[in-house]
Amino acid sequence: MEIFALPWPKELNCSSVPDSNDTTVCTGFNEANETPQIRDCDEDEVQCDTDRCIAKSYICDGFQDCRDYSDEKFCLCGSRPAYYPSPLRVVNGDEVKPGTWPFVVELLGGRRRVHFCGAVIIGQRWVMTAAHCIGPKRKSDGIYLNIGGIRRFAYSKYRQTKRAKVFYVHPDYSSMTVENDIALIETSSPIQFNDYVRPVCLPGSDDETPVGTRCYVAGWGKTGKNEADFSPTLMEVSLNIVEWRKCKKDIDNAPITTPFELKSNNICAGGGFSHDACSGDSGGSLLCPSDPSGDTWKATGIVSWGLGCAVPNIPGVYTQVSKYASWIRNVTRNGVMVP
Ligand SMILES: [Ca+2]
Repeated sequence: MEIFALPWPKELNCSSVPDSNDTTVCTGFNEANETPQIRDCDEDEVQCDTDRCIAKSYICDGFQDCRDYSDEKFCLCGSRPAYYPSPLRVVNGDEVKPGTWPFVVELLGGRRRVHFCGAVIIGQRWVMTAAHCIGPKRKSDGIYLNIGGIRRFAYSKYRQTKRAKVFYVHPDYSSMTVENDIALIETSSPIQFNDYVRPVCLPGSDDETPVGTRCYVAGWGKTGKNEADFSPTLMEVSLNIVEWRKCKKDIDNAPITTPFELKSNNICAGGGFSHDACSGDSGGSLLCPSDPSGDTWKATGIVSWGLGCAVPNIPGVYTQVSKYASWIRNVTRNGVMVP
């Protein structure tokens, strides 16, 4: 019987194996149990999580492919070498210090280079944003990326300004339903990584960020629904991941109706507090811990839509990035790999 190295099928009726009269110990039972239940990894693969083989090219490619994070742990993405917890709290919201979120990017457009969306660095030539930030604009002329700058109108020695070269809007994005709200931007020249500018990690396709995980959104969005201007400085809010069904119920029962519907490729966060992602934060990332120590971060979601700003008990809706892992790999031709 070809049962070795495979999990013993529970439904197997031992009495049908002629070699053994014992109904609990079939022929090959012990051998099957002693054999490690993982195949040997191929030459171009490595083992992780004790039970899976991943391609060697998946090491340090920016995607979290192992549950224990061993494939990205010692690489560049998601870490914050210049971050230190501040003993001082800002009274009105949490102003971000340089180095706290070295992945966060601001998109600027028009002759006066005005802020219109957030984005996140995922590779040396790549940033990720929401498709609705790009919309029908297929030409990247006049779109700039502010990288490493925290205060929008101040000088920063960490700032790098890059031009957008090519837009890649998800082919199934719909502006009517805001489904598949994800886009990638290739920059005209490579981004220089340092302690204040570096890529975020990306969730692999079977990565799930558990409900209740404490995540962050950082952006220059409006800090209240009536404020006309975008925030002059990068702000952060912490939000917990909300269960999908609860989120759907909350949105369906909301006092405000929405033209959009929560889809299976969405993930929800926030809702319980007065803080929320808001207009102008669109395209920015929902940043969640990548490993249990919380030292590294991944872009679990992309700010997609919500019902107003900080409507009590209504979570915000994000594009679930893990669902697009293979699309990102294809578009960037594995260019999210960091040196
Ligand atoms: Ca990886």
